[in-house]
Amino acid sequence: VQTNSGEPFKPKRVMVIGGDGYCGWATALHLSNKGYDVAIVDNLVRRLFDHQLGLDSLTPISSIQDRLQCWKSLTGKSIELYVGDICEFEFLSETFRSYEPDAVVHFGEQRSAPYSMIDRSRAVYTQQNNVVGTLNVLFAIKEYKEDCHLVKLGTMGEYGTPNIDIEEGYITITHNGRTDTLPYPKQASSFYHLSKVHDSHNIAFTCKAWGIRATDLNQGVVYGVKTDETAMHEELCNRFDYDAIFGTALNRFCVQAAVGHPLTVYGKGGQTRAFLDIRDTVQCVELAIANPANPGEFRVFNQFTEQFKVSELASIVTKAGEKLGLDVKTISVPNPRVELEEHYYNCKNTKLVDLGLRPHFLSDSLIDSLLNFAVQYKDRVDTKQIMPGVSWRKVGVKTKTI
Ligand code: NAD
Ligand code: USQ
Repeated sequence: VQTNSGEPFKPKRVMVIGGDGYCGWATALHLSNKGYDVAIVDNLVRRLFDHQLGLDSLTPISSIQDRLQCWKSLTGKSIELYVGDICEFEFLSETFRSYEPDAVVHFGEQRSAPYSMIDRSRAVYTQQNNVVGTLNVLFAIKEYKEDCHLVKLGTMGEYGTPNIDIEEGYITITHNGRTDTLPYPKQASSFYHLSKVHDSHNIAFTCKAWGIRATDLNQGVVYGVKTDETAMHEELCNRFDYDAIFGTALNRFCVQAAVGHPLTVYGKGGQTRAFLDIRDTVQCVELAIANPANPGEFRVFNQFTEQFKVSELASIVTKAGEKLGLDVKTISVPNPRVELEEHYYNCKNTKLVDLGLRPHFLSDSLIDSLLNFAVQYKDRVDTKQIMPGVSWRKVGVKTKTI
């Protein structure tokens, strides 16, 4: 891979947008540990959502400043911090001019599907924040650092659940005797997931029009908490969401088992999704950065390691809970979402493996350690936050406080 001027492209300086969040924090530390210069850009809005909605991470999390101070004193490595909103172009331009990144990893979006379905104002916020933020990043790259590689977090949910195999970004179709390779059809099922589809279209267009180099990482549902770096000190501990708005399936089930709450399988539980361990999130992003897309290339990787039905995850957690002496029950909760509860699902995920991904598959030992982790913090759990309260069908225009 070469720069636009023909030099070999060796990324060194990485800007991690959303670096105070769940995936971003783990990734920022991992890249710093691997020798990259890292800057975190974050407006800390995720911490504000918790205050506004009365939620909290299972784990106590330190302020971003304390986190970075702790990292520096443990490893001697500095991570720069820019606190601000990427939707404000003036702020983003300043950070670009000051930091001059070779790669931008963009995690900085409102990422909860239920949050985007609370009411009109949260739907609009989600799409504005995500689509405008990404557009600003694209303009900043064009204006200030055209060789910079955009590594953008997308989602497997962009594809929905079609009755055919899901390819990595593109599908070759023969229609009326002519053949073309086209973007894989998108059928997202929340205003959040749709924001990622809109982002993908904007990125693809700017790769063509301006020669931007970009990788869209269509990530599955992430589980787990510890990575080599966040486990180094309690002040580096990552957030762990278990509530019905930000908590994701397997992480929620582990916390539910730990506090004796029945596992909340929505509807029939036959919904199949793609999953990965957070230790693989950091590995995949590192691989994408180390092997950049070419100028003008819009590369799409499906970033997950395994597929599970929600009901399978519930049985895995039930079995693991029994070993620890927990009495784990499952209930079927009327599905608050509009989604198929039984369907075909088969997604390709070879591109990251070809680049060298060595997956951490979901194992008994990981489930045991996640369950033990949840038990360790169980006194912090607010069980009122477990049952879902946001309905896809009842989303309205009035601002809900929840
Ligand atoms: P998170 O909410 O924990 O972190 C997102 C971070 O971005 C937060 O720290 C937030 O303050 C920041 N942010 C949001 N809007 C911003 C803005 N306008 N300017 C600056 N900072 C902003 O989310 P996460 O779980 O770490 O997810 C990170 C990314 O990965 C998201 O784009 C998400 O869609 C994607 N993803 C997450 C999962 C998952 O299971 N967690 C799965 C697939 C894809
Ligand atoms: N589900 C349950 N019970 C629960 C929680 C979820 O049955 O208690 C079901 C949901 O109905 C859904 C599936 O589990 O069918 C996944 O839900 P989730 O909340 O774990 O994940 P999702 O809303 O899809 O969103 C998460 C992240 C998002 C990311 C996405 C990847 O919050 O940022 O984009 O995973 S993916 O699902 O591949 O699109």
